[in-house]
Amino acid sequence: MKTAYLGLGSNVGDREENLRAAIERLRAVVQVLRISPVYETDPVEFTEQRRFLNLVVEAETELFPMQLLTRTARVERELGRLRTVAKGPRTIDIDILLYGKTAVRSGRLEIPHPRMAERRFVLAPLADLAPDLRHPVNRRTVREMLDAAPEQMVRLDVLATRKVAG
Ligand code: PH2
Ligand code: MG
Ligand code: MG
Repeated sequence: MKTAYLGLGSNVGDREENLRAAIERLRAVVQVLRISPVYETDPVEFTEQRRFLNLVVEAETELFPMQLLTRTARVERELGRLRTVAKGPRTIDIDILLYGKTAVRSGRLEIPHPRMAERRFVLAPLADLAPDLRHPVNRRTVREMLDAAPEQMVRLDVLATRKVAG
């Protein structure tokens, strides 16, 4: 059994509903332990798009990383995600951030997520769940990475948190 952290994001349609529906489906894939608060975040990398709602799910699973990826990709498809613009608008994005202390590198999958250390939209909700968790490759804690991450607007969204988790 491994503890995995999944990063979820939505910036198309009813964002709270997309997150809620994704978590509901993830419960059939993994054992969901905890859900972070929801953050509203400025888009990074491809910035000409709507703000995101982001959160992190802590889960336990017996699935191997590639199996987990196949199942999370299926949830993305079921919720109507279309891949048009790279890093562009998405109904739902589910990224595997961490999988135990394991590092994975293949064509389709890299764990820890290769850009998580620079992304406040990942690190802020992750720090709410596991501030002292150590990145297995760079050896820094989540809080250390958050403190050093580049500027990005991330704002706790109490209303969205209530809609998604409540
Ligand atoms: N996801 C991206 C690219 N940019 N920006 C924010 N704020 N939140 C995201 O989830 C996000 C992003 C690629 O997956
Ligand atoms: Mg992503
Ligand atoms: Mg993704």
